[in-house]
Amino acid sequence: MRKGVTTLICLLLVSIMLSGCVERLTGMDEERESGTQNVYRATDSASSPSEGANDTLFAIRWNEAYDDLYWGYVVMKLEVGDSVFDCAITGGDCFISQDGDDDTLWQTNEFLTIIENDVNIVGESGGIVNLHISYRGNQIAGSDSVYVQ
Ligand SMILES: [Ca+2]
Ligand SMILES: [Ca+2]
Repeated sequence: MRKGVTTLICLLLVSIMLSGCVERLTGMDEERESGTQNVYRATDSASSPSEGANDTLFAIRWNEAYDDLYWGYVVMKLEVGDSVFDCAITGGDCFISQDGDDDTLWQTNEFLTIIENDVNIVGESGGIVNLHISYRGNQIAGSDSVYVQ
């Protein structure tokens, strides 16, 4: 009889633990949904890069845009060779220049320009810049890389 009770308690504990897991999994799903369906496209800018540290590198616009994104949840990193650079609207290694009317949002109709911020990211010989852009921890679909020349 006591064994039966112990088994019952064990089963209860296991099911409580499992439901915790399921909740956690559901939470992850919600997080994924709180990403964005937007798709961006990066294109080389008209100007040529130099050995200087304030070049305009490339532009980003939306191919498909359904929502404005809060910059606070956007992470943009550039990868050149083994080096990784952080871009920010307030200026990190690279500065994200916006042409929209609301600086807190990456707006659906917005045209962005990525500019070196006192860091020489691409030299005069040009090169491939790999892009990693995420929103609320989820990768945003779009160009994997852009050739800056
Ligand atoms: Ca904006
Ligand atoms: Ca440069």
